[in-house]
Amino acid sequence: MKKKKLKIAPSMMCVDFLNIKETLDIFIKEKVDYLHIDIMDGHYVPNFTLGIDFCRALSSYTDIPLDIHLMIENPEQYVPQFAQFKNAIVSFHPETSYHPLRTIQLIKSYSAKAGIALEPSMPIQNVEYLLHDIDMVSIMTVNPGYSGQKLVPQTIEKIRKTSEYIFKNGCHFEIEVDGNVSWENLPLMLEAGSEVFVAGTSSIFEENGDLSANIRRFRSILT
Ligand code: S6P
Ligand code: MG
Repeated sequence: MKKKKLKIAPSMMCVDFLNIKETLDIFIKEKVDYLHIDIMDGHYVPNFTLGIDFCRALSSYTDIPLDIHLMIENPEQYVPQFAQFKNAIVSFHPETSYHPLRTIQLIKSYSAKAGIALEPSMPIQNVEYLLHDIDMVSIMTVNPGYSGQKLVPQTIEKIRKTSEYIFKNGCHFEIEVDGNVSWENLPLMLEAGSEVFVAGTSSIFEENGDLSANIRRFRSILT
């Protein structure tokens, strides 16, 4: 099987907002692959985080692809705003949309890539008939809504099943893992078949850590 590029996607809700420019310069220098941006609406998840203006600011500063994770109800309503950014990958949770395939098609009509995000209890089988139409499956390994949570262990098996599905069915989507991608959990997630790793407070943004050194440490585990 062709070896895929393993990618690091820092979680932008974990950055120090008072030092955002310096942080972006580090991401550019260290050549991170995606910027993972969590969008929450206080309904689908009990929290609020980042929004359209934040994406616009990032997009005006760097060409690093925006990995936009919608944790909102009625995602189709906001696709035009989020899918307009250059190099965007827009993912949504299938249970938030009456017609997930239509939402995928809408995202792609803006020339963005489309992804499906699965909260921990959502089986991969539920989206089987979407898997040939998408560019990414984002497997959440914590409940959606917050950074700094603990791994839901059964999600590792879901990564493995998804990876086997790609192998058996010749699909082309990337498998992303999102949630508690810690120094300890990263090798398990890698072994199970993840290809894109959302890096948050349990790795590169750990307290009192050096961001550049941590990104290099993260990469050295991936290679
Ligand atoms: C959670 C969100 C995630 C977090 C990420 C934080 O709702 O989708 O993207 O930002 O999991 O990482 P960590 O290492 O703090 O769990
Ligand atoms: Mg996320």
